[in-house]
Amino acid sequence: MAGTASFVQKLGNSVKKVSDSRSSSWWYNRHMRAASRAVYLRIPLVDFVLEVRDARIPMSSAYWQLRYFPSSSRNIIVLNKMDLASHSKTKEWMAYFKEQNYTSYAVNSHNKDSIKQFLNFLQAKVRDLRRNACSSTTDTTTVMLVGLPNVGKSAFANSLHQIGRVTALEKGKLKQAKVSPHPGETKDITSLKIASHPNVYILDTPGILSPEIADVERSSKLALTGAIADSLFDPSDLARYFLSILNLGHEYKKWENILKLDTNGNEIMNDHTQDLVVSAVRRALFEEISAFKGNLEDETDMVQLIEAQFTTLRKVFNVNSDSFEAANNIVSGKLINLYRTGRLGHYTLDNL
Ligand SMILES: Nc1nc2c(ncn2[C@@H]2O[C@H](COP(=O)(O)OP(=O)(O)O)[C@@H](O)[C@H]2O)c(=O)[nH]1
Ligand SMILES: [Mg+2]
Repeated sequence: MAGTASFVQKLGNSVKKVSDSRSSSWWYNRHMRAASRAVYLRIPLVDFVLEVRDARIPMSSAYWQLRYFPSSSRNIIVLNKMDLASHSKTKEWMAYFKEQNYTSYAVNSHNKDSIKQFLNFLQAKVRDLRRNACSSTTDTTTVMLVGLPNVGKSAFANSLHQIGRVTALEKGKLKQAKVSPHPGETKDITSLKIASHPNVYILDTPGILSPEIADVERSSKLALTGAIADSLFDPSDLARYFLSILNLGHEYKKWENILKLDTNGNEIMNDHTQDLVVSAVRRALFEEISAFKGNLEDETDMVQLIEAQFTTLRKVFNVNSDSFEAANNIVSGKLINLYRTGRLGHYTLDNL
């Protein structure tokens, strides 16, 4: 897309450099190779493979190892973090997957009802499988979660375990997959029970990136959504890429109400957010875009707007630092954190 191209290129190139050189032990170390192999070997052995993807990037977050297996009705694409993606685009993606003969299901791992619905859907699949199975020797169904780092596999596994029909004793306090905002936290395969009679176990696995990522656009999207460790690139490159997406999208238009005044000329705080920093950030971004007269399809103009937004955000976040670069990095970290927690709107980065 014009207007974002140079930001995509810059971020994507730094990701690519790390991946190509393999200089980073974070990217693909010995432990990951072993984990990757362990996951790969289990894929044909389990009853269901749930491929967890990030709903914001339904295509870019596809799990590369599955390419080596024929597609099957036992594979289900789970679009997690649906709360962060555009609702209408998630629907379009699901229709697309259906057309391609894939089963997909969108979830929010932090939402109890969403998990309950998914459990019902999965139980029905398990019943079908057992009905059709020639031998009914095993009374245990295994479901394995696979996917890139940070798509929410562990959060999803924990929620299924907590909400699934299992006794209090079985919801053992020690059994909890570790959830973290940083990619690469799950190191081993963990099994959690999610249903009884018949028993269903879910296997949470470490997320592993493909050893090399060639496509810069895909790299940038993975970086922005958090699948690649932030320490591998410049935070302000991430923030500039995000701002270029925000400036070209429609989400910010929903913030117009923040600017409205009541009959006495006072600002009406009616954007339903308790968080004053979030309101202030939305207001600042909205005002900068609205006042901008340039053409956002033009890269030079886009850069100009983004730099103006950085200047305003330094004030909003109250960042004073000796160096301009350090200040921008702090602003970037804060902005990206707001984006990743859904407080700056819903964005689906992959287009059909
Ligand atoms: N907004 C939102 N955040 C989620 C969701 N699922 C997971 N997360 C967050 O995403 C981050 C990564 O989750 P984690 O389960 O550790 O990912 P994993 O590396 O795939 O196991 C954590 O900060 C989670 O709280 C979701 O459905 N919605
Ligand atoms: Mg994990």
